[in-house]
Amino acid sequence: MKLIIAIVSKDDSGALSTALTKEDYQVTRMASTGGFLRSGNVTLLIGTQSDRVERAIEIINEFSRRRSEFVPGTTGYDMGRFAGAPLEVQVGGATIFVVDVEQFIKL
Ligand code: 2BA
Repeated sequence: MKLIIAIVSKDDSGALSTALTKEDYQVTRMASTGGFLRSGNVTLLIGTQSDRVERAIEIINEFSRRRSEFVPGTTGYDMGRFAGAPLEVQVGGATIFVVDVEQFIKL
């Protein structure tokens, strides 16, 4: 048995959990915070049989692929902020650890 630990963006985590659950993976979602950006992300714990790890990673990739999005830019101004040119930002992506499970116990 393996434990997949996947750190994903908060925005992707809902659809990703739903997709994993639909394919009969058991998932625990934990709110987490990246040490560098100090912004919220979500850590998923997925315990599964070794032969199902590859499919889980495919689903994670499908729902949290790193991609570019445009967000409205802002321009500073003494009295407030104006909408500026849209900014391209990178969103999504996943950091995945797959570890061996020595024991799996449910009481
Ligand atoms: P990523 O490398 O895609 O990492 C996204 C989040 O995944 C990280 O959030 C952290 O929560 C987790 N993570 C990544 N690698 C990990 C590891 N080896 N062990 C445990 N958790 C891990 P943040 O720490 O907030 O980092 C956000 C993004 O900032 C990173 O994206 C990376 O592009 C950049 N970054 C992180 N540390 C950096 C550093 N020391 N110098 C420059 N850029 C850094």
